[in-house]
Amino acid sequence: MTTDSNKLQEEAVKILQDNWVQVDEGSGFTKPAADVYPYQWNWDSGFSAIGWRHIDIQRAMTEIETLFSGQWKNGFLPHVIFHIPSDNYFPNETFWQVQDTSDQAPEGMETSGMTQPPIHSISVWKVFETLEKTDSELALDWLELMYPKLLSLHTYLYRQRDQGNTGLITIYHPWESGMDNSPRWDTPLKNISIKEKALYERRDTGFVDARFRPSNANYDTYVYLAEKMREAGYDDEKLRQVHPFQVEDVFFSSVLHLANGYLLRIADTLNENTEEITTWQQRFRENINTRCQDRSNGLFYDRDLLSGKLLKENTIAAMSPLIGGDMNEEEVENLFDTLDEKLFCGEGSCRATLLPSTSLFSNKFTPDRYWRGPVWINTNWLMLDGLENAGADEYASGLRNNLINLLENHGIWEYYNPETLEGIGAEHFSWSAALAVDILTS
Ligand code: 9WN
Repeated sequence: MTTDSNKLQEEAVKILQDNWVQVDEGSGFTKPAADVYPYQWNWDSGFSAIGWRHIDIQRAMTEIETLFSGQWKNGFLPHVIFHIPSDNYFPNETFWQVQDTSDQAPEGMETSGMTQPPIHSISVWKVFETLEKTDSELALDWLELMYPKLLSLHTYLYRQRDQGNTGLITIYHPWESGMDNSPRWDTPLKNISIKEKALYERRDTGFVDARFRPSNANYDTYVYLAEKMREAGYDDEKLRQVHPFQVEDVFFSSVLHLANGYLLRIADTLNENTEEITTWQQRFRENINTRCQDRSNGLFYDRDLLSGKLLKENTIAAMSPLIGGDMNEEEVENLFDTLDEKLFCGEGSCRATLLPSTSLFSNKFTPDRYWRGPVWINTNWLMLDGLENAGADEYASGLRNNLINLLENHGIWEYYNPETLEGIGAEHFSWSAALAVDILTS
């Protein structure tokens, strides 16, 4: 490692240690950032575990186990688990009221009532691989402990959220996508008329400059939609009939497809039956192109299930199949060529730079506002993983170097302005730290 890499590694480890919250003797988690995000978030924890495995394998295992202690009886994995009280964030457990609202909520646990991209089979497999090097028996025991929980999560998503049996997953709220205020949601959100505006106080803007966060108008709709989910008892059948936001999410579905590949490896290792997992993979492969791809430019889009229309916004999600991990090198090449044609980052520049959350050529592009332009480490890391799985080594190594350069030269932040590369949002952000450790160590 170079001196810069050593410095980055040290800083990243310190951030993870500082953000660790010990709940009780056997449980704990990494909060995403010190003040603004005090609880355990779903996909954040999956990423944190991927970093922890290189530093303290026990913590990596505890992180995932603690997250799954909030899993619902039907397999649903909430986007936030409230292990400890805090006044720093809205909405918290008093808003969600899951214990009074759903008979599927886990006994005695306070959680939210929506989910996030299901990256956890990836995390579990990677933690297993690291643990196996020092204690293969314990590693197998742990895989056995986690497998039914992961299977139950994937089964829930295909049973309850795959409305058309296409392998494409429906989300009921922009927060479920993990990319809250992305232009991807502008059109469906515009069609929602808020009947009665809730009285609430934002807490996030007390810690992060309001310029970088979603607007107040966006927030009103987020809160309204979350209230609607609560009113429907977080019940998928009911939501399907009445909910005003229902979108087939191409990125979420591709993450699940990537995760299926890892779940398959886990099942194989444990000599479990893999038939169902391969059926899910097949379903996705059969439908991703016909249902999501825009033939005119080769990009992939979400579909608004209420209008039936594709949501043609050029964001990082438009390249989601790259993270699915089963495109061959020629298909990867084609997608990158399409991007080069001034659709995304500008001619030629996609190979040399990192992918911003929204295309620099979109009229929605805003370099410093949350998911409307900034570069995020986790989405680029997922691309990297997908490209490596596809054997697209040239692209993968370019992306890997660019990630390391960004982190070494601009610090560990929640996101980065793609024009200036300045770090913005929350400082000392956990998943950026964890994935820095992973990239430096793997
Ligand atoms: C809402 C915690 C989370 C991430 C999301 C990111 C942001 C929350 C918020 O922070 O969302 O869940 O308050 O904006 O968009 O991806 O998991 O880091």
